[in-house]
Amino acid sequence: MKHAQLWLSSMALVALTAVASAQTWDEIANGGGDAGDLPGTAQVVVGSGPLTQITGALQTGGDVDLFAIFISDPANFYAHTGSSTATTFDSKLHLFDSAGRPLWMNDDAPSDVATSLGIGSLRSYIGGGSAAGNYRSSDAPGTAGSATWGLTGPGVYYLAISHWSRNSATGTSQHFHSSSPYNAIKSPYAAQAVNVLGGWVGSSTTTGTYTIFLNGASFVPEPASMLALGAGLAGLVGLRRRKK
Ligand SMILES: [Ca+2]
Ligand SMILES: [Ca+2]
Repeated sequence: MKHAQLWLSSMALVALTAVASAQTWDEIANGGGDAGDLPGTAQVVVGSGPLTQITGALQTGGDVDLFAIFISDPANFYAHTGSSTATTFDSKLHLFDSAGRPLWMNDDAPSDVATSLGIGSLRSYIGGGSAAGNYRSSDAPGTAGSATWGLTGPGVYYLAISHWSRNSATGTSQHFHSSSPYNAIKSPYAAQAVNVLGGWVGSSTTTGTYTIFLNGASFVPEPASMLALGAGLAGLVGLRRRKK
């Protein structure tokens, strides 16, 4: 009996140590396969402790990978796709709230954060820390500072990576202005801000591998992941009902 207890507690320690030291999530190794592109099929990056990298691939043309992450430090949060080696294709990042509503999108990182963080040409950045003029509303993309960076608080958010030609939408309406200036960090069209992610528009044949570098983010703790999974399951039930 005592031996069994000792064995169990050392197993628990090994498990805890593994969780504590792992700061990276891989779409295949940890997620078990291709991450879906909608909240109901997103990979929930579940665990504990800081999350510093997500790695994965666009396995097929048009692939979009959506991850539920926990933003623990909104004031210092950022996500970027690194050098042209870290991410092999011209990327785009989208950030959504826990209900799947659009918050921020960037195609190509502004030059100031690209220089300070070593982000490659045409790679993407979402976060504070760029010049105020680089944050723009999709309704006024030509006006410097037409949006103000911010997140509502710590919690679960959805982060999507795609090829630049793929854009989040509800029905056929894109959430964000996807044309020039490509290096602005954009808030959604006001009319789209309450619309939950329902699909992706624009086509691509590009495949490749990526690394998303994160700051101010954590693994999604178990209770929150159960809620996120619950939302996904509710979505599946909804789909089933609609099919009948
Ligand atoms: Ca994928
Ligand atoms: Ca890009």
